Amino acid sequence: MVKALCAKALLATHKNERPSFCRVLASTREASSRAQQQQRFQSGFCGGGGGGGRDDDEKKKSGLQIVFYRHSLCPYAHRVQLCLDELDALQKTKVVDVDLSNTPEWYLEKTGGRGMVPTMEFFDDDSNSDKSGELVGESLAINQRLWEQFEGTHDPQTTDDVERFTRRCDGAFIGAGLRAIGGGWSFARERNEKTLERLEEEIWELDALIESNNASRATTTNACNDDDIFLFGGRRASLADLAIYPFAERFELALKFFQGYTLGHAEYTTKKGPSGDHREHPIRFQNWLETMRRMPSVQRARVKDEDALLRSWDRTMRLDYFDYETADYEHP
Ligand SMILES: N[C@@H](CCC(=O)N[C@@H](CS)C(=O)NCC(=O)O)C(=O)O
Repeated sequence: MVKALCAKALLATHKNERPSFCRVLASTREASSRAQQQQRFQSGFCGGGGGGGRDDDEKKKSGLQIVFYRHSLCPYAHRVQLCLDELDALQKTKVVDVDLSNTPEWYLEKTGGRGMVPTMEFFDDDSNSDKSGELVGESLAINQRLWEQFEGTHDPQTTDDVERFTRRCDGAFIGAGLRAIGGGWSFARERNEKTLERLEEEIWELDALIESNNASRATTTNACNDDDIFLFGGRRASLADLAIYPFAERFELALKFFQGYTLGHAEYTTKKGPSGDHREHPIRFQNWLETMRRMPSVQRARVKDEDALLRSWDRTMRLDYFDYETADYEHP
């Protein structure tokens, strides 16, 4: 079953600098009722609706504490998948793949009509409770909650700065990347120099951020295993790294495939370093990409059949085409 999700609604969303895959709603009535419910849902935690009864029963039997609703091609769900894996929480999580090409009724009910992934359902320790769990939508909110739950603390690197940065990135790096691959979540085969230049500017910003947060590290050559480089320094990926990488991975693949452009190789811009030195390429950003690619959680979350994904992209020319030729329910 295949279906492209989005178009008009996507473009509208994109203009508001909040990239998101949004289904074109079937009718205005449905749209307004979904919008009201969505507002309620997005305002934070809310009790789960009905639906998903079978999942709840399974959860009770197995004593699961978390249920992760996702689609294997969704970059926002990818963020959550990485976070769960990094926190060693995947094995304690029930993963439910939601068919976004034909959103099931029970899922719409459960999410108060919102119907989007990712959603995380958190249950109390009392696994005999008949109630549904607390539902959290929005990938960034889910990841923060997961970090608190599994680390028992805020991400030490999730200072206000990291949080602000990550949210800004949705509009900046991610927005620039979406425009460079084609705009409005579609792909273009022709390069648009202006949008690539803009993306490079964002990458130089990331490069500078990495440099300032890794001041004591050697970052002039390719990072090797014991020299991992993260956006906010430290020895492990922060929530910011996990939020941005799923998009970087998609941009890299799409730009190479459709436009023969290598993400992280500045073709249209150069920068001067703090001491006035000429910088040809954002080497720190390249090292960050390398670091992320090496992470076992990133490798485990990679699409299983990249060629099939590229064939699907080539045919549909859309990044938000949730097709089940490449998304596999059993082993997504
Ligand atoms: N801002 C949301 C965006 C989530 C999102 O756009 N999810 C898409 C899939 S990648 C979706 O569920 N689309 C289905 C729909 O709109 O009905 C987040 O960060 O979690």
